[in-house]
Amino acid sequence: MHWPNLGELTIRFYSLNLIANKHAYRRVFSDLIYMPIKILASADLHLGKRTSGIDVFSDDCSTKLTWKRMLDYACRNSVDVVLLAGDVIDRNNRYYEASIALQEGFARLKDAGIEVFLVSGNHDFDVLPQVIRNHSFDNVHLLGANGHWEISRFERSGEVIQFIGWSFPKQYVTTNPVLQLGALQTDSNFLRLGVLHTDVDKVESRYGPVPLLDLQNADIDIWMLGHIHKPSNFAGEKIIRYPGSPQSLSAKESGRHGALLLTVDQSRVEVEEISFSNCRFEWLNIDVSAVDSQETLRLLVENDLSLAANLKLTELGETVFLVYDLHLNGQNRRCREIKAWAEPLKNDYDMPLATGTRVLVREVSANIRPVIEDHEVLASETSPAGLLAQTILALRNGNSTPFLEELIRDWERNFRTITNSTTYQPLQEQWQREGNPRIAKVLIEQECNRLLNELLFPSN
Ligand SMILES: [Mn+2]
Repeated sequence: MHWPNLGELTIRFYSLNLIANKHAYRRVFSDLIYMPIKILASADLHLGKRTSGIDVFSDDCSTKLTWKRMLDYACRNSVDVVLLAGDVIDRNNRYYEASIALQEGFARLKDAGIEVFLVSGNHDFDVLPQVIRNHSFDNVHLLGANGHWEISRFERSGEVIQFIGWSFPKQYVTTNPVLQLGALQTDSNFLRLGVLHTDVDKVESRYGPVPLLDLQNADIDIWMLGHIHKPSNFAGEKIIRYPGSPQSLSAKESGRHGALLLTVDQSRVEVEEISFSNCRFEWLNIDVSAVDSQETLRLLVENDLSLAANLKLTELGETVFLVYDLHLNGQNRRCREIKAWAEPLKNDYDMPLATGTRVLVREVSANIRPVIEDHEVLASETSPAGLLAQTILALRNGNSTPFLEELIRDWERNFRTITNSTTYQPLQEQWQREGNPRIAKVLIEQECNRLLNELLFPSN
C-alpha cells in the first residue's frame, strides 16, 4: 500500500469534488493517486437473444438490456477494463440488434475511458472481428485473432496487466488451444490474465477442449473463461473461473447470473460477483402430504414460495422476475386432484416482494406417493405389487429379501461404472474426502413406491 502525502491528499480531495462521478477526470489524476485496477469480466452475453421460458418476459429480458446494465455499472463504478470471453454476439439471433448494441456500448466505454479486451467464441468467431474491423474503436482490443495467441499490455497507475487471449478462428475447434500457448513470451513480473472460450475437461468437445490441468500448469496467473453459461469456479490455488452468462437465458440456467469484478491491487486480486440478470430461475420442493383442498394447497404454496423467495432477498438487486419450478412431493391419496389444483399456478401466480421482484411459477411437476393402507396385506400377494410391498416393508423394518439384495448389488455395480468414468472424477475426489453417499436403499424405496403407485393408481 502506498500512503499518499499531503499534496496528494489535497489533489485527491479536489479531484473527488471536481469529478463527482465524471469518470474521465479520474484518468487525469490516476498517475498521481494510486488506485487499484478494476476489471469487469464477463462472457456469453449472446447479444440478440432474450430469456425464454415464460410469456411475461417479453423484451424486458433481452440481453441488449443486460449489456446496458453492465455498461451503467462499469461507468458508475470507475471500472478500468471490460473483459469479454467470447460468444458476445449470438450466432442465430438479430444480428443488427446485437452489433448496434455492441458498437454503442464500445463508444460509451470509450467516452468513459474504459478499455475493452475480448476474444471471440464459437458463436461470434466471424461477426465479432467484423464489427471491430468495420468501426474503429481504439479502446477495443480483440485478442488472438485467427486462433493465434496474443498478448496485450495494459498499464495504469503504475500497475501493469498482461491480457493474453485466443479467439475462435472457426465455429468448431476440436484441438486444445492451450498447447500453442507455450510459444508466447510473457513477463512473469506482471500479472498474466488469460482469456479463453473453451470447454474445460471435455475431451470430445468441438469447442476448444482444454484439460483443467493444462490451465493450472500454464504460465498464466488468472483464467477468465467463456462457453459455459453457469457461473463456475474451479478449486485450486489459481483463479480459474467461468463468469457465466450475465443473463439467465432459460430455466436450465438457474441461480444467480452476472459478471465478476476483479480488483487488482499490486499483486493481490479480489473477485466479487455482481448480479446483472433481471430474471432468476430456481426450483422448490413442496411436501403436499397435508393438502386436502385447493385452498390448503394455495396456502401451502404461498407460504413455501414466500419463505424461499424472502431468503434470497439480499441477492435480488436487479432481479425483476424470480421464476420457480415447483416439485410437489409427499404422500397423499388425492394425487390426481392435487395436480389439477396446482395447474393454474403456472399462468396465474405473480407475487411481488419488498424489492419489487415478481415471483412467478414456470412449471409444476409432481411425484406424490399414494397412501397405501396396509402393506402387510399387499405383501402376501405374489403379484408384482406384492413383491414391491415386500421390498418396501423390508427396507422400513431394516430386513432384507433376496430380491432386495439383488437390487442393491445391481445399484452398486452400476453406480461404480458411472463414477469410474472420467466425467465424474471431481465427484469421486469429493467423496474420497467426505465419504461416498451410499444411498441405494433410499433410492430403491423411492422407486418401489413410485412403481407401486403406478400399479395401484394408474391414472395418477
Ligand atoms: Mn460458446
